[in-house]
Amino acid sequence: MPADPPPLEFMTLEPRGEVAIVTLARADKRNALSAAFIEEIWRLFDWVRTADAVRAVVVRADGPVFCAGLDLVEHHLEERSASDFMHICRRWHAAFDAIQYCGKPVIGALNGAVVGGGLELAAAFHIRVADPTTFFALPEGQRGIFTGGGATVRVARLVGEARMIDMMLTGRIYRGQEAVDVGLCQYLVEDSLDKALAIAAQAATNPPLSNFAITAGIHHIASMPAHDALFAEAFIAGVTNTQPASHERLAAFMNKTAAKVGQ
Ligand code: 1HE
Repeated sequence: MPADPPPLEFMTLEPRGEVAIVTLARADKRNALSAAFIEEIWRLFDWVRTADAVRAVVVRADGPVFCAGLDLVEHHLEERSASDFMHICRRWHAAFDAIQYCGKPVIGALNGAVVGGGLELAAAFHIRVADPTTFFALPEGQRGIFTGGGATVRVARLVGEARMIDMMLTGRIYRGQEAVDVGLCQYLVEDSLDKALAIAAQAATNPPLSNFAITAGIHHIASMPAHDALFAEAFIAGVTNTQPASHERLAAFMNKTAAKVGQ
């Protein structure tokens, strides 16, 4: 039996069937990510990894802003040393890795600003759903700082290095269809929570091992040389495509009791 979820101060957790709804709940500070908030994200998603009852996760936010990134006030007041902040960045990496590699599909229901470290957080989700209020930016350049929560890897992979450099140098904002077109989000809808819940509910019906392979395997493989990637793909397919759940589903296809693609 997995342990109970960890106590939460900056987020809430609501089970909705097999989907866990995680809400960023520091709206008064626009969900700015303090060091303690980052630790809480790590603990929560480490729990999600082992919580068998959770088959998919939706992350949403209270208030008008999804996430304003690094808690700039805390950062300013703490007068951190270079070494202090380097270690803090390593905790951000651990927390967002915990999301990306938790083995369950994590869907972001975005609204308002998704900026700086908020975009780094959203880039760790497997699917991002935007609404008409959502906008994306990397204001690090204008704040005199640099990304430290994984954007050089995750955001650069989503939009490409040239776009990321432009975003950081100029503070360029992406929103609406353009944000979809450049790869910052995959869906643009009126109600991002509604859509994210529908995606999560659908994904939750896949066998857990398949979801683990899809959500973790593809990211791992992306950072491998092609030769090693193909080797890893064969291993993942070997394990996933022979699991009992796939036997049942393939038998249903053969017996014509399974839905056809597109039905
Ligand atoms: C904050 C933060 C924050 C708001 N840290 N407290 N991120 C940024 O550069 C974004 C900074 N924030 C903004 O530009 C705006 O706040 C927003 C566009 C996101 C939202 O504007 P708005 O009008 O809805 O809210 P607000 O009035 O600006 O802020 C409400 C409160 O949230 C206010 O606190 P209050 O005590 O005066 O009420 C703000 O100070 C507080 N707040 N954003 C701390 N970020 C690992 S490296 C990652 C590097 C980065 O993330 S760089 C990007 C940083």
